[in-house]
Amino acid sequence: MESVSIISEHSSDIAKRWVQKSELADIYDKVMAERRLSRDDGLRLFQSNDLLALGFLANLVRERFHGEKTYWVYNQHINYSNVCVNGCRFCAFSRRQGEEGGFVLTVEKVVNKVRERLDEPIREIHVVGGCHPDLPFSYYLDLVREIKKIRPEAVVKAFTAVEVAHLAQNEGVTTSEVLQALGEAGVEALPGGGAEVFSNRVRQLLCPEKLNSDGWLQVAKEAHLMGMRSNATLLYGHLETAAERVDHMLALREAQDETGGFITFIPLAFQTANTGISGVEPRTGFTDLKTIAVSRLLLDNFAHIKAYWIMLGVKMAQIALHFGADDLDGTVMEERIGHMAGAQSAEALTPDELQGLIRAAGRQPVERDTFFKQVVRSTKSPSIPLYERGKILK
Ligand code: V47
Ligand code: SF4
Repeated sequence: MESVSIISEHSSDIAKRWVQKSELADIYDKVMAERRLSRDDGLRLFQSNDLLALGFLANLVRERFHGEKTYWVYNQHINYSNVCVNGCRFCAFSRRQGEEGGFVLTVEKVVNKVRERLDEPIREIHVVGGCHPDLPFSYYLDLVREIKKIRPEAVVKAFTAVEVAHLAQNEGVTTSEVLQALGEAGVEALPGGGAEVFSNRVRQLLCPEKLNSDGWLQVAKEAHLMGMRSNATLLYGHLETAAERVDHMLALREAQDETGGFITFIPLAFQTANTGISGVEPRTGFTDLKTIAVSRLLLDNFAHIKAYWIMLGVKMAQIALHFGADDLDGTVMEERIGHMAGAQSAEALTPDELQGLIRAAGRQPVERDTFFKQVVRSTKSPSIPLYERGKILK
């Protein structure tokens, strides 16, 4: 064991000297001094092809925050409907109302999906769908209340800012009123979807019907101000430029300075198949790792960066754990958004598989809930987490 640590110390010295001599040396000095990186730094990081230097820098910050700890969550994804009025060109999941392949699950069907897995110690239920033209607001409230009734120990993380704004518009009420009602029904956090990339240029090309970037940020901030936490995403690897990725991250950093309510940042790797832009140049491994690493470096006020294995593929997600990411997301169970767009990953991973991937990357797996509180299970009764008995490790 001793020789391993001597070797890794030695190799980290070599890496440090390498970075100090590289084109990123001044950024290394800033990272070491814990100084905030600028827009120009972000652009230079994306321009650099010194991937190992970039990874070294991002890893410094990742380990400063979390050491070897790498998080995963026992979760279940449920898509209640794919019927959507927005028709985003990058989306293979949605259908217009009446179009073949469109679906809406009844509340009972959703509840059955939850009930089928009651013997598993699930900590988070992630619920999202399209912007349905006329599902009544009572459907959403019933959905959450019924899930919470049969699975009270799980956090319901449901409805993106885009869905919240759509519901407000349909009901003729404010987004705050929608958030309030959802919160009372049992929603504790919002997933980070719908942010796409904040560039008006790209949104005009890909999702002109969708809630705009100011609207998305506004709903997230409103949720935070009423005590609800949320995630933030960036959809990358399509028509956006590196500068638009940087600007997206900086807008999130500014919002986080205001509210502190974002839990985690999730770069979503674009899956091309069956979309309206399936001809775009496919993402490369460099784009994936650079986007993870730059986000870790620019988003100094975000505690967590997620390597979402569904979109990245498990191998790239595992490597990302050394390029700034500290979280793999979770078991997921059933995934449609990425898979309808051709994602080649599995639709579910077991806790053993997730922990095995993390250990094989030389990291320490930590089971978490939505808010990154550690879940500790009793070895005698693995299905009853100590978390439920109030023993939460900070
Ligand atoms: O908003 C749509 C994106 C998002 C494609 O908060 C696509 O913990 C890739 O936000 N290729 C939904 N991405 C997924 C999402 C998410 C996933 C996991 C965890 C969390 C969280 C949030 O998926 C959409 C959109 O940005 N998306 N089409 C596509 N072809
Ligand atoms: Fe609708 Fe969301 Fe798909 Fe856009 S990404 S079409 S809002 S389901």
